[in-house]
Amino acid sequence: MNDCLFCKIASGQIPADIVAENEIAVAFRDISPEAPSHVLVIPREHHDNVADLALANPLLAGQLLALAAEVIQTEKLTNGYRIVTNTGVDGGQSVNHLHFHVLGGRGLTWPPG
Ligand code: DGP
Repeated sequence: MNDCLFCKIASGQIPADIVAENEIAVAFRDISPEAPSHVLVIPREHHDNVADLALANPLLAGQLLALAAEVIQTEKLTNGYRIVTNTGVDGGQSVNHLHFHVLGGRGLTWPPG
């Protein structure tokens, strides 16, 4: 998508602090971290949200989680972590390119706001 921020990060047009990547996905640090470790995992292919992705390409959905698992290891989140994907207006999504937030490095409260 021409105007999508995360498509531009995935293609290297906009720089990001990349922590892991492969042919199909990129993991990079969130610009405004909410935890000591806050990494976003995105597919290179554009999908608006996780439901769209799961219906269009369920294999890719699993591959994204595999990259998230790599991040969990390299960030040494041995004490636990949270994977979140905010979706739509009610979900608080601000970038309409599917991303998994991988958060860890501190105790995370529940329920979310
Ligand atoms: P959400 O609000 O769930 O759609 O999450 C979007 C996240 O993207 C938010 O935590 C901030 C992050 N973000 C927005 N713009 C940029 C950017 O240009 N670079 C990076 N690394 N992160 C960004």
